[in-house]
Amino acid sequence: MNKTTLAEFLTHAELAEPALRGMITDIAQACKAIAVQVNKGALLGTMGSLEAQNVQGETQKQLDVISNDLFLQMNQQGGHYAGMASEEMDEPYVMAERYRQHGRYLLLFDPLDGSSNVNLNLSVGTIFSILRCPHGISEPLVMDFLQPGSAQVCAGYALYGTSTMLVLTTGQGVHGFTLEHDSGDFVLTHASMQIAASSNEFAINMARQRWWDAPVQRYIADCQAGSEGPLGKDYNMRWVASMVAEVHRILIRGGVFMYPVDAKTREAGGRLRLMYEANPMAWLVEQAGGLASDGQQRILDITPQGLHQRVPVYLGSRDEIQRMATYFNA
Ligand code: AFP
Repeated sequence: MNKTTLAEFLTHAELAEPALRGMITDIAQACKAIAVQVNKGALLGTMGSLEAQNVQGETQKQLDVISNDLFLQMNQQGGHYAGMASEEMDEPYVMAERYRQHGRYLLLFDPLDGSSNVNLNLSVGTIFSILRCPHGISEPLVMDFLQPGSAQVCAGYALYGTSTMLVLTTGQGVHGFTLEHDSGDFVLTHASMQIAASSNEFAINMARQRWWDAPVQRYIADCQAGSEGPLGKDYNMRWVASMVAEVHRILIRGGVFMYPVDAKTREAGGRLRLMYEANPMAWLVEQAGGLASDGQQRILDITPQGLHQRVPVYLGSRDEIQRMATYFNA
């Protein structure tokens, strides 16, 4: 097989920002280091939870903190970033001056998405998003990070599953790389991923059904009605409780993923985080021909109000997301 490594791909790619070469290379290294920690599982005795809670009020897993520290340390050394923000930290990370003084970008990330699955040996991942740092800012504040998803210069995730993969976009389509353990290289295995416009597979946490709003109730009821119902086709369902795994499945074989706001999450605005879950995934999905909405508008057009803001998420196959919009506008 004629293989293209990530390094070769980046060398030949037309990148809007030349610095992306170094930034993506550092992210790949950090994800490889996290993969080692995750793959070793119970051997390292790091499968448990800590007493501590993160800003989301979630009990932190040991691997949440280990992954967070690895991602911070391994990405700051390149000197590309003026600031970083993570699901595991209340405030933006204050970097040592020697690393941030020439930084022109901001890195946002969820170091270990789906971490409640990590001791179940189910797929987990790392999600990342890169923004430009506003001009002249060397000590970015929260407000400097609050840019719409349409301002991203790079977005992606690493999936620690049956194989370790890195999937990313810089605005030139979505490309997937598989880690070749022998060489340590990420090799291009999924070039120009495209999401099927039509699909009959949905992912939603059905256990929350009683709290959903009417449009979601109707759409799921119509899916469940199958070929005898108004949609005239049978639907299947999946739920991995790991957004990275759900989005990866949709990039491979289509489908929709939904995490609506509901009666239990209305005050919080939803469950999933805009800046380091919804925005990067929305850009990947759109770059692969799908759609991503909060039920009212394109996720990438949302003006962020907070670093850990939560939003409703509906993303995936174009025809289904457009259909869902008619339920919201009905
Ligand atoms: P954790 O990272 O805390 O495991 O949460 C995972 C997640 O943010 C997202 O990846 C899943 O799609 C969703 O939460 C799972 O939610 P449920 O707990 O409702 O299944």
